[in-house]
Parts: sequence; structure tokens; C-alpha cells
Amino acid sequence: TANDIDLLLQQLIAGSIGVQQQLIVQLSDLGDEGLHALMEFLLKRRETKATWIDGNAYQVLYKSNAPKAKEFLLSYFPEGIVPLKSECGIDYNPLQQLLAVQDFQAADRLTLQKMCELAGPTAVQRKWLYFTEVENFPITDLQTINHLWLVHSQGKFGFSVQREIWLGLSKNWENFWSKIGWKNGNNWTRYPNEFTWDLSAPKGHLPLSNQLRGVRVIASLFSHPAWTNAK
Ligand code: UYC
Repeated sequence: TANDIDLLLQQLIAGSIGVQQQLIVQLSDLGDEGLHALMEFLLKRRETKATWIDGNAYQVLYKSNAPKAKEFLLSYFPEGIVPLKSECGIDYNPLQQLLAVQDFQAADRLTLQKMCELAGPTAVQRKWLYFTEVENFPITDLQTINHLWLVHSQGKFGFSVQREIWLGLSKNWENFWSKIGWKNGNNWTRYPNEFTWDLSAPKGHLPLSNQLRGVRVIASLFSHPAWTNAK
């Protein structure tokens, strides 16, 4: 009944993350009324920084075929729940759309593409990055890309997640690669088929950084001020 759903909504607003995650699943099975509660939830949280719980609620609405949900998202969240800020006029909406449907493989490729765009036309042609280019990336853009990954992966994927793991391993690359599933014993995980393109992957598995040309790019990414300067 409407009362039951209202109760679920109240619990969703007040609950711990684990409870919230379950309630979103529950509400997503309750048809239009459940979707409506999720809309209320997103509206209530609009002023605060989006977390992966908001991401979950958003994804349910985004993937549902309910016309009301479509209409709602178009009017209130036409570009998703993460503000797509860029200092370079880069459009991150295609990335948010891939992440909203959790097409992590395509999102991974587009992430590299967007970072090449950040680095400029020569990097776009080259299709990979120099570490010196990464150093000059604007904080805003890296934070936008990272926030998109975080929010749409239940906090599992993103450069900041990888960086925390790497720091926790005293910056030991070998241990880091094993931990995030890029290496198994002495064997590198082969691109693309051996990587795991869904949330069953180890924490920090995505996005990928090809190590073929060494660790300087990823090291530069991890020492970027984006992760230590709140903005
Ligand atoms: N690849 O092994 N990788 C490629 C990864 C390495 C290699 C692309 C990640 C190790 C070659 C992506 C890992 C290595 C190519 C990744 C990994 C290697 C290639 C496509 C675990 C050999 C080009 C986009 C660290 C020992 C030819 C891009 C081909 C591509 C990612 C080989 C995303 C995370 C050191 C030869 N590898 N790469 O950036 O097959 O080129 O496409 O990192």
C-alpha cells in the first residue's frame, strides 16, 4: 500500500548504507509506486554530494522503462546525478550514460579517450598518455571522471579507490596488481577478455591503465592533487 511504501521511503532516507542498498532493491520491485519513492529520495538528496547509494537509485530509474521515470530524469537529472564539471569544455555525458547502465567495458575505453582529450589533440591521435600530460590535468576534470566511476560502481571502481589500495600496500606495484586483479602470480591479466567487466571484479579493478609503457602514467595519476585537494 501507499503507507507501506512511504514507510520504506522513510527507512531509505534514514538507514545505514547496507539498509539503503536493500531498500532500493525492494522498491525497484514494487512497480510505479516504488519508482516514485526512489524519485522522492533522489530529490531529497539533490543538494548533497552524490554517493553510490544515489547512483543505485538513479540506475534503477534509468534502466526502468517506466515513462514517468524517464520524464522525471529528463526534467530533474538530464545529465545524471554527478555534476559534469570540466575546465576544458569536455562533455562527460556519454561517460555518465555508459556508467549508468554499467557498461564498464565501454566506459573504460571512453575514460581513456576522455583523458586523451584532456591532454590535447596529439594525445587523441596517439591514443595513450604521457605522464607529463597527466600531471597537468585539471583537478576538476579528474574528480568528475572519478566521481562518475565511484557513484556507478557501489564505490568499487575509480582512480581514488585504486590509489587508496596502492597507498595501503606501501606503493608496492606488484602487490597492487595482484590485489586489483591485473596480475595473477607471474601472469598479466590479458586485455580485454581476462578482465572482469562487472561488479564481481576485485575492488579497484577498473578503470584500466595499460602498463606496457611503464608505471609513470598511473604513478602520476595517483600523485595528482585531485585526490588531496577537496574542491
Ligand atoms: N593490459 O596487461 N597491452 C591494452 C592492461 C600491460 C599489451 C589495452 C592492463 C602488460 C599490448 C588496455 C594490464 C603487458 C597491448 C590494456 C595489461 C601489456 C595492450 C588497450 C595489467 C604485457 C597492445 C588500450 C597491468 C606484459 C596490443 C591501450 C593489444 C593493450 C590494459 C601488453 C586497456 C590493465 C605490461 C601489447 N592493455 N600491457 O591502452 O593487444 O593500448 O591491444 O600492461
